[in-house]
Amino acid sequence: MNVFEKRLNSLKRQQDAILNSNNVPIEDISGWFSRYSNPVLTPGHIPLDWRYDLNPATNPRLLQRYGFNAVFNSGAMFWKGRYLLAARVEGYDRKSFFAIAESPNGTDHFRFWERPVSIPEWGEQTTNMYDMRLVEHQDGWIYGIFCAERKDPSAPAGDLSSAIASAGIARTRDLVDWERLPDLESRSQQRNVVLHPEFVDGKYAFYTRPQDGFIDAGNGGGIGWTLVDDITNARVQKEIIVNKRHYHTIKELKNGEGPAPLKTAKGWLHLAHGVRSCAAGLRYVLYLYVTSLEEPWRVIAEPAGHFMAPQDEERIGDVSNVLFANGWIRRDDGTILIYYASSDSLLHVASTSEDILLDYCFNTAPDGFSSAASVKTINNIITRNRQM
Ligand code: M1P
Repeated sequence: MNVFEKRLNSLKRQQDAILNSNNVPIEDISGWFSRYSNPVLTPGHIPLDWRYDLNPATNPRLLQRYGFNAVFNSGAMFWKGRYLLAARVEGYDRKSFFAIAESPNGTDHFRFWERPVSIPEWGEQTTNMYDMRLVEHQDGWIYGIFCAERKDPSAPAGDLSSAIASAGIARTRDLVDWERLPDLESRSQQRNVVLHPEFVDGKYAFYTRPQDGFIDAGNGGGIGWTLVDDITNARVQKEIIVNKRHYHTIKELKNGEGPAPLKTAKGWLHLAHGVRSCAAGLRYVLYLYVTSLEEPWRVIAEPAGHFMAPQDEERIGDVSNVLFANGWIRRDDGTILIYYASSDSLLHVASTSEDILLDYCFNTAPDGFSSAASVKTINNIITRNRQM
């Protein structure tokens, strides 16, 4: 066997082991969810023919021709009986793009479709695109809303880091052919923009995240809400803050909507990320809140603190101490699969249910914004237990 054949056999064996591994749920001590034992998507899931020239005549050493660094923040949907993820795939060249992966059960055996997604350009070329939120809208289209990043044209000479984030909008009927619409026009930079799945007062509704700079939310007060008449020419006119940032909370620095909210009998169920600053840098955790069915911009329940935080190996990666989620799927039986990424590197799944999440949201105390209030919450629990 020559070098090429040996390496090919070994690469295939390694990949088969990854693709065919089974995932097992492990219940969290909170009872709120179960994490699955293995990540659902990793660079090891990327098809070999995306990475290697498989022709022994032109690549006798079977060297890698394009390297993949991370597979993470993924949009998700259950579509035509299939669990689909629109993953953020990042190459060694730092560029992100989207690729659809499919699984028969939503928790393991994910396989990428033949080719990554080609999103057409709009306006000035998008340098980097990432974090797609997939939404099946009431209008019949499947939308992918994502961050479109370009170099800041007003950056002083020599500043090669300043960038502008805006919300890219693309739509499709089959997740293969995409139509790019104009980016969401906004006075501020925007990231983590999400399309609400239903019309509100006959208009498209977006969750926004106004931010002063590319990284800093600055005066952007939190997760916003805006109504748009025409999605083919979407503009933020009036923007209100739905879910505010607050001093000394898990979201004091930044927050952002996760996937599109799920409609339940008790309200719209939202998954979001909150960011705080500490000596170790930024810490990203996941939290939940519920808004009114009639007024999706009005919060009616929000437990204090995080729902999920990075733990063990999840804490380490390209951007450590980060959990981020932009995709979830609800099955007909009420099971909810949360696709969350660890430290901008790997994609995982956790399972829970609509009943558990609503119980959690409505029966966990909200943040009292002080140590004394937290002690009061604990004492209330103790008192109720003593009265049993
Ligand atoms: O690196 C952590 C996350 O940072 C950004 O999120 P936010 O805009 O809320 O800070 C995004 O770039 C996200 O992709 C990334 O996971």
